[in-house]
Amino acid sequence: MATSNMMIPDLGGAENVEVIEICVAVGDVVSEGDSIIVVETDKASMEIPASSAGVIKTIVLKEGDTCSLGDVMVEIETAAAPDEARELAPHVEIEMESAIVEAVIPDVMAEAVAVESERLALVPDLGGAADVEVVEISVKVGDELAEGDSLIVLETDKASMEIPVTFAGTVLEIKVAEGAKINVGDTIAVLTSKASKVALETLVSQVPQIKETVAPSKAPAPVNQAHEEMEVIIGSAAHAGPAVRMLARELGVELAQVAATGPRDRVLKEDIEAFVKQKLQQPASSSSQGHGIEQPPAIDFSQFGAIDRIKMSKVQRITAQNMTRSWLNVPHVTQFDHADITELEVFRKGLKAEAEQKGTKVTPLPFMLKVCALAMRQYPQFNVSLENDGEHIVQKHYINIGVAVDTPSGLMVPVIRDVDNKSIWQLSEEVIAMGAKAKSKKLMPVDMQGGCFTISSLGSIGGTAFTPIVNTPEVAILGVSKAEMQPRWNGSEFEPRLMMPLSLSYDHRAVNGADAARFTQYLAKLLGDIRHLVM
Ligand code: CAO
Repeated sequence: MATSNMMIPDLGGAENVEVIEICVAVGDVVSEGDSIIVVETDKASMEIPASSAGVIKTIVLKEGDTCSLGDVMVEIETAAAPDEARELAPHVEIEMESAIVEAVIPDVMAEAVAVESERLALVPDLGGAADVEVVEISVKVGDELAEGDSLIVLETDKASMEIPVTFAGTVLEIKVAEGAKINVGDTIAVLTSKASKVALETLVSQVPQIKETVAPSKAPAPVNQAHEEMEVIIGSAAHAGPAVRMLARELGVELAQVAATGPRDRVLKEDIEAFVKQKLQQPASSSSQGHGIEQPPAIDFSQFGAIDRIKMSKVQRITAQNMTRSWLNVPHVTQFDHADITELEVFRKGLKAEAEQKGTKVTPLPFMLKVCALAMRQYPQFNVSLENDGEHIVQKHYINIGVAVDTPSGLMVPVIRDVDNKSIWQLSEEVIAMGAKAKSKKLMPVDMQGGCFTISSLGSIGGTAFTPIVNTPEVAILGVSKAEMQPRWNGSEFEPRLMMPLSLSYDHRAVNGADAARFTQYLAKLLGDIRHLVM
């Protein structure tokens, strides 16, 4: 074996060109012509190929370095003297000229099977993390590992991760210790590789056939096949030509994510196009999956017991879409408060007879509508919508409030218009009418459009508080829970008071926390003494 420096060739006169990519890792077996690095001048990017076959021992340059003719790129170990064939065996380069194949393969392969083939298990791409601490060594020398077995455990400030071995083999030597800091490309362990051995054995068995079929200049098919089997896949270095790399950069595509269909796993222009097309075809609007977030795995629940699979109603599907879109787009905060509605309830109950006369019923909800309308006048930042350009806010001067209604077909939100201009009687009638329409599926699309704010009242059911989801493009929603008697300190003693829990969720891009606290305090003030409603 001989170690030599592989240098930067003549770059057409260009000097101090930037290294934009290192295509190999230490331990990689490269053939003559394989890309070692990619450099970029102000005119083009170009791959610098290996001038000979061998095993990468050291990488001298790194991304961001500048280099010129004669600079050392890598140190490479190459096969040299025939008596060093034993050493060459583990790293034998299959895709070599046929003459070499004929001359070397029989002996080398025989040796390769006799001496076990060694492979290095390297640290893969750690998502950009550097100097990551080894917190556990999961193997010991002599362990027989299957592909995917954990070698070591690393810990970053965000997570701990197991690093699996990418091929089966027996651990010969462990190159890292607990507490060590490691980086992509570092050697974790040296293993004997069963896969390589099998491949080599296969290859040896094919030697006579290879000898017969070898063409004057190219290695035959069985050789390539064996090469595939024994290829050491290290890291995620993708192989691609400069034009393809440039296209990938322009489109923001990470080459490592693209399925390569070119010869020797090279990424082609068509592969990039197919990748982009596939990404574009992914249902961006799709409702319940969002923003590239991976969906939970599909599970066959029937394996655990009896199930029914029921199609969601259209309302349920649309609600799911709207909720997901809002949840993923809106930075939500929920402000909690209580309103003392003791006096309001006395007043409301006193309206019972009059309400019956009018053929209606007054619940706390019309009062909630009214106080919210007044609060939206007082704090107009709650009556806005954000434009998608991220630069404009639409301030509304009308006050329409949606009321969430639970129906057998799903949640519906009819909108009560011009709430600020309507009396409690009018609002009561409209809430009852809209609720009935919703439950009998008589709501028209126009009945559910144009809302500025939403109230979701669970007061008739129970609960102490909840975090409603903003009904975009509105910027706030008030959740109302069940009013209950609570002991309140009046300055000298505890008094039983009827307290209504308020949960105001808001879009923090449009509303700040202090205003949200003022808004709910204002609601509590109006509800606590409804004489304020006429002020
Ligand atoms: N605290 C205590 N009691 C409350 C209350 C509260 N916050 N809100 C309502 N109640 C009481 C009412 O006063 C009424 O009792 P009385 O008959 O003794 O006065 C009882 O609960 C039932 O009220 P209601 O549900 O008939 O009327 P509403 O005005 O509160 O609600 C509507 C109207 C359309 C929202 C309703 O028909 C409905 O669908 N309610 C179900 C709750 C719901 O679906 N909410 C949407 C949640 S989705 O996120």
